[in-house]
Amino acid sequence: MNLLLTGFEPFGGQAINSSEQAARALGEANLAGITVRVAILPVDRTRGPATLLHALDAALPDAVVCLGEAARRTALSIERIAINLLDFRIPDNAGRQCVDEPIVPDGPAAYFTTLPARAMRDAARAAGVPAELSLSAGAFLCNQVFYTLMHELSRRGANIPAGFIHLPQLPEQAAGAETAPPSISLDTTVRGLAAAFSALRAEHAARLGWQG
Ligand code: PCA
Repeated sequence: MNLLLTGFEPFGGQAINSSEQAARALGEANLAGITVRVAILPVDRTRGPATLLHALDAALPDAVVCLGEAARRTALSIERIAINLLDFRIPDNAGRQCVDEPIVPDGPAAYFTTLPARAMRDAARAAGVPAELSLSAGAFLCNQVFYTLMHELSRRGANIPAGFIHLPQLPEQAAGAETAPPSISLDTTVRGLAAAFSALRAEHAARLGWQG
């Protein structure tokens, strides 16, 4: 299975982004039966989605997982819904702040993930890594990229599993904060995602008729 895996550059005054670190580590890991192609997206309302679309064209993947950091999450959060809304809590890295704008004017209100979210969550938990299903990816760049991904795949009629996973911060980020947010180490994050991707591959293979 060819997996396109994206992470985000740092934002909000942070020196690193847990999603970039995790995406790069998984790009170098040996995952049985999975070839990972990594792209790092700018936290920029124009260049972020554009970089994703470019990576999609370059990879023509069998599956897509976009990763992002969410500072207060306590577990790997598999997002279920992307909504057609830009409502930024802070400006993007180019200094632009969107309030109550659609991502795609006249686009559908929302898209569901096409990842086997529950199986992926269960696989991460079975590997000893906290994981949960989440109902909102927010209204910042992560949700924008998630919505753009699902809209583009739907527009092209590409019936592949695709979706978004939010990650807590890394301990080294939490250590820099006066009031520490929850954190999960890079090793543990990578172990949980690797288990989730293995469940994704099994589901994908079964869909193609490759029953064990
Ligand atoms: N998290 C932000 C954008 C980039 C990132 O890693 C978000 O949750 O929207």
